[in-house]
Amino acid sequence: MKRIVALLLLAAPFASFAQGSDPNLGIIPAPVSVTKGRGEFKFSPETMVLVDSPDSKPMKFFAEYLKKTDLATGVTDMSRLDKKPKSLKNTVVLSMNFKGELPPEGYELKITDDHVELRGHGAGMFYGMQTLIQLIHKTSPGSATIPCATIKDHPRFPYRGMHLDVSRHFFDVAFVKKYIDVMAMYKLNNFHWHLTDDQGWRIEIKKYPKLTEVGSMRAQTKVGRAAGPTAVPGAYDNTPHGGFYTQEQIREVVEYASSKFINVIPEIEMPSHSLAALAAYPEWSCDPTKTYKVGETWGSYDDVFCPTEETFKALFEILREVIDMFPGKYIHIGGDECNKVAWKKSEFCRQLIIDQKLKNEEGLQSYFIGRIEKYLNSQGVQMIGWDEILEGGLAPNATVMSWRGEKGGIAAAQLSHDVIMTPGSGGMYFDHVQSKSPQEPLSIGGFAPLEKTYNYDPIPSVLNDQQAKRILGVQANVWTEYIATPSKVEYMLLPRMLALSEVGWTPKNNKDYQEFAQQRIPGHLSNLEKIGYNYRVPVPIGAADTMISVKAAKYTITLAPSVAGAKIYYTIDESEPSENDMVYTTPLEYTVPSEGTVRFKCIQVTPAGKKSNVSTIMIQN
Ligand code: TNX
Repeated sequence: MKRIVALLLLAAPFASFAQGSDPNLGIIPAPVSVTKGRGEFKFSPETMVLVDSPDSKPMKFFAEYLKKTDLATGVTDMSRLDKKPKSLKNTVVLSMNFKGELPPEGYELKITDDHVELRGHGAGMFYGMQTLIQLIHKTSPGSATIPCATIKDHPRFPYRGMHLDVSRHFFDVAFVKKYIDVMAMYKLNNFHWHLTDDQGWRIEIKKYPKLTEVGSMRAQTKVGRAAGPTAVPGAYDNTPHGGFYTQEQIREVVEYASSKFINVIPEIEMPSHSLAALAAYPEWSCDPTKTYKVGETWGSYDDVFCPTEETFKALFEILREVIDMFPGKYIHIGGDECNKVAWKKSEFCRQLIIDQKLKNEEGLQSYFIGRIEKYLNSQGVQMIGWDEILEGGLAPNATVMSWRGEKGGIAAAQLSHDVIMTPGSGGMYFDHVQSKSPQEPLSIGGFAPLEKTYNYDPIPSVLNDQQAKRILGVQANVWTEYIATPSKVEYMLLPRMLALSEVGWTPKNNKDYQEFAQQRIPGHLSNLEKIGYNYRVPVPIGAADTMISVKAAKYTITLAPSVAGAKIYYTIDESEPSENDMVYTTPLEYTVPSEGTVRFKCIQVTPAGKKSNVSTIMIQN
């Protein structure tokens, strides 16, 4: 109850959550330091944008950005000016060649009413540009303002990742690029591309064409929930689903991501989650006499790669082609959820355990991953695996992605291994539902509301300083069993990815959920809507995801839109609110007779017509 009152008091009236009142000027992720100045810089078609490295990735990006605006006509190469400008008045200076050090990926941005100056190297310059773009407020055609301020900024963690599962449902190159675009806007720098799984193999391998000819298509998909009270036993959709990326398309995505300072990490799952590969090449299984088909249901399967020399040879050849497509230093090999049923049944595996002096099948998993790591390292690549790769002994140089809580990450850091935190329990599973409202779309289970994601801290308190340095950063995952369309991916991604962005970038002490949700989020959601992203419309500020209940004889309801420009509609007659109902504009006071109840129900409708779930405030006396 106390919390609810506090929330209502915090809910600011309309005007004051303009970005001006936010100490971070509305910037997401909140920077390391923001010193507000007085006044603003006026950006007009006469403004000159001066750059010192026009051929660099950031400058090309900014030139492209300007083309889409009616502001400055383009960028000007400073070295080509006949003489140095006497004054910098009405210029935006973007410089990468300067003396002095900045922290990795850091930048400094100084905005006065006279001119704007941004300094940073490589990624730092690019991130400074993202901040600058967020600060440009369009006022009228051909003009915009930027609030005066000095910003010094750099990330808390070097690894800030988003994952996308394209196996359970396939998403085309155009959508993958759109996903990369929004990651870059929020200073994320690693795209973990989950390319293979039981239900589909999505990357062309020249040496093994059947991987995509056979493995990229499933005949049908089991509909509805696989388990639980709403399971639909035995129902299938009778519709083939599939698709894959050619090597050329993969290279195109990698290059596109790199132009936005995003490294792409491919994941090729082994030894488990490999049914699609076995459907194409049953000889890599422990029982080649069986027929395998690409997975048609969710969950994990017993059939996995068999650790024979033939399988290793094929996997090395596959990985070699993968390495050629992905210039980054990491390859993810999965390693999760191998239940070892097929290995236990296999005569070959039993003998291998004896020959290799392994303890059991866990030892075999460790042997498997160890050989793969040795190969990858010999090719100059670092291996990442899910935390199951700790079982039976961790491969010597592996980086661990901790998903089953933080346990695996903690153990790996204590063993001096690098770690990426992505615990489902920490709100990092964006396939989990965002609220308890019955109006949420079908999802896999698990609960990850925005606040939970926002408040996650990737450094577990049990680690000492030395071990904490092993936490490279954080990632959130979008598994797509129950996400079949791009618009649903965006619904699950946004706004939680904005919370992730502050988890990975913002110094812990600068984080503040109320400030984030009430002062920063509204402007960002309306912008994302304008540029064509779907997102989950939160309930209004001051309302709760499902219901707030209060006991009072007199009570004032104070709300504010959580998407800039949205309207709040309400009813008090117990009907479901719609655009035909009353519009909330000012705090509403209700008196409730003894034994009486007021049921205030509201929805929020955004400028583009997207709706929030219904939220109820029940006042009982
Ligand atoms: C577990 S996270 C899996 C995935 C599922 C996911 C669903 C991980 C390494 N394995 O195969 O898609 O849960 O939340």
